[in-house]
Amino acid sequence: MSTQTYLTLTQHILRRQREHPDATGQLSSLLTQIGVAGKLIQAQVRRAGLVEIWGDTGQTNIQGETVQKLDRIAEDSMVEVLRRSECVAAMASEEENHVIEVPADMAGDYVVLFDPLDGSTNIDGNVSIGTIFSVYRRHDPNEVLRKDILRPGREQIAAGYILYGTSTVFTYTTGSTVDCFTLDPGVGEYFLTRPRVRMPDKAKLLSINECNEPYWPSWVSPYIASVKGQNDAEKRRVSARHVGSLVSDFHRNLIEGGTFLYPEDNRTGRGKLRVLYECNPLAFIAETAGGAASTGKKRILDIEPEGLHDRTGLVIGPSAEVAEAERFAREAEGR
Ligand code: P6P
Repeated sequence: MSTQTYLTLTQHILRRQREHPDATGQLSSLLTQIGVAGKLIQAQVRRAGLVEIWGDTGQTNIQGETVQKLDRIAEDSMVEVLRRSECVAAMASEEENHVIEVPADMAGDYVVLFDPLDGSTNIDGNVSIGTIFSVYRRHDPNEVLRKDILRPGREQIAAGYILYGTSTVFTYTTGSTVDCFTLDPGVGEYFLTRPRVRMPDKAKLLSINECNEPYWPSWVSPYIASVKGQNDAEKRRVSARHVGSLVSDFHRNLIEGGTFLYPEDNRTGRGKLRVLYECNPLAFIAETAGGAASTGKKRILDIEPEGLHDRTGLVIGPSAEVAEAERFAREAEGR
């Protein structure tokens, strides 16, 4: 089938815009520009190893993580494209320890929070990685406020990711549907390949780093054992799939039906995954697709962030599976 029969990302975004008579077109332009950033980043990701962009920069980021060369390329691409879009007033990146404000004469109505290259520790091993983004409307047209950035994920206007996998897939939601587009590199356009994605009700896949078991809260091992207990001599009903790249694990689970867990560490009570740049956008997508996302105790989208780099435990997948994990967590707390 020729790509001409598929809706393009821009056509899809504009159709969505026509559903909102009061829309100014800025969000449409912003989402389209994020798609452009994805094209720029994927062009470099696809060349890793051919040109000297493997490895790290020798720098560490605010998270104390080694900055990979592609991290820096992805960060610079997102910042410059968003800055020039004239749709953004401020942005925050997982890689930065401060908010990036756009000069007033170029500022738009939106705030974008992003992880420029999630899973970047996997780059040298050629494992899928991706850019994750979250879009909010600013509160005040004349200044960027703290509450523009530090706000619960339920206020998101849009969220999505660009997955640099076997193909480059742009997935986004504005709250009504979740739609996936595949980049045709020969044409330079994203085409709608999975419209109105729904998360399967049953999780046939389980994604978790089992080597962290000594650090799991007490409810996690019993929950994992109950999931594995679905398999018996007659049939295997659940299988492990975990690549250690959240955006890749999430996308596969969204399409095939799976539950991803990264529980908080029982030694510190802190999670690893970032609320603003990873958990909120994926939680918005999961819920829009009929799934759920929780810390194990509360809805991810209801977290009131206190800092740019707040972290949390995460359980994300089919609603029934997330509810079951929460039941185990409550029982472990004796209530
Ligand atoms: P661990 C990648 O660094 C990341 O932030 C997520 O993409 C991924 O799910 C997680 O960390 C993997 O962490 O501790 O299992 O290596």
